[in-house]
Amino acid sequence: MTLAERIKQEAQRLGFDAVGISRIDGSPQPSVLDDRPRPFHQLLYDRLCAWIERGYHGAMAWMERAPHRRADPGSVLPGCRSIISVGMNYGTGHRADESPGHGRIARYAWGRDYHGILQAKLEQLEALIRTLAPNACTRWYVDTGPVMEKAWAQQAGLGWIGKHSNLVSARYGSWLLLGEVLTTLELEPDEPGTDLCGTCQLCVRACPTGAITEPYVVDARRCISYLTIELHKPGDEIPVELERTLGNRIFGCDDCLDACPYNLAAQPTQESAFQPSPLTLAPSLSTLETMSERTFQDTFRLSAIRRAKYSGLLRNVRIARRNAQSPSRSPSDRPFSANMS
Ligand code: B12
Ligand code: SF4
Ligand code: SF4
Repeated sequence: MTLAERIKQEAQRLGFDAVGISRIDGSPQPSVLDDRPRPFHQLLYDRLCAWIERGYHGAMAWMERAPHRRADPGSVLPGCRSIISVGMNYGTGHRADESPGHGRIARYAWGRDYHGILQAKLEQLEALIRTLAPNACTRWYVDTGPVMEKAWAQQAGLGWIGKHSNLVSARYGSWLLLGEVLTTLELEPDEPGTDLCGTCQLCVRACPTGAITEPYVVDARRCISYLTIELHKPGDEIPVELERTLGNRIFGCDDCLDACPYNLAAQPTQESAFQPSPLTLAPSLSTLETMSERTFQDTFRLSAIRRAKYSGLLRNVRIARRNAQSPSRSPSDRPFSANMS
């Protein structure tokens, strides 16, 4: 068994549903932006800069910082030669209870915070690599560092980048959360994933705010996930003209992911920590609206929902209540039409 095979076997034993390896090399690759082939990390840099120049990152100032570092794993881990990308299936097969009076929480936040779940497994994987190759340097991330995780997961064969810009897996559909270990080891790479979107545009059409401005590109400033989670600093307001598009969504949004036909064959997760609680499956707006900050901290201690902060979640709940009271604020009233170019 090669070192790469041994590492992938261990990743599966630890409970990762998908694992693959990509190599950092400087060979030129065709570009989707123009006809100048260049190394993959250079392509990522150009895409990232184009995205930032359009202002699509909104108030996420950390996305602007050192784009060359975010695009090039070699500047995050000097001497980085390979990336071991991992994915965990969080699809549970449950449906949210959207009867009147309930808000909606994005699926990735139904169970325990995925950062902790993946972190524990990534640390174990890193420990195994250290045993097998004591001289290797490694560094893991799960949404926690300057690494473009979707692109590397696609290069490692975990799936392809769908037109909603997330990684889609033929086996798990839209429901993979990603992490990775960067390493100085030269590991045998897997084949990159092939784009199977074809002429489908379902996710682009499903977006209630037109945030998918063109296939594969999301303007975060219009994305309900950004509005309900990332806009949480004092003074951050959800633009009034976008409020009604939130409908009953109080944390994140799954509309573009839900629309994907590759979910039809997706298998439910084996990980009990991703299972929803009654609160996350059917969050009562009136209960949440009267929740104290102390109760918020206690209730969401182990949940990704903490990221919205108390004031952000309550603001979202108030908007959802107003939307429920006024039919003209229903999400089907789409003020934006997606650009289908
Ligand atoms: C910033 C961020 C956000 C922002 C911006 C989203 C975005 N699309 O960039 C906001 C807050 C909106 C967000 C929302 C969500 N996020 Co988020 N987010 C991130 C984060 C931290 C960075 C992503 C990034 O680098 N964006 C910058 C842009 C430049 O990159 P990009 O999307 O890859 O876009 C480029 C490509 O599409 C490429 N491109 C253009 N044309 C073409 C053509 C082809 C053929 C190809 C291949 C590429 C390509 O160029 C684009 C730039 O123009 C990552 C974690 C990480 N460190 O990677 C998680 C991450 C992407 N998020 C994740 C999740 C789960 C979500 C949500 C589903 C959560 C929810 N349910 O509410 C939504 C999905 C919204 C959506 N449709 O994207 C997961 C995605 C898992 C997966 N299977 O892909 C990640 C990887 C976190 C994780 N560790 O699992 N997120
Ligand atoms: S998460 Fe929602 S708002 Fe954001 S791009 Fe997808 S459908 Fe649009
Ligand atoms: S909904 Fe269609 S276009 Fe969007 S990711 Fe899925 S297959 Fe691709």
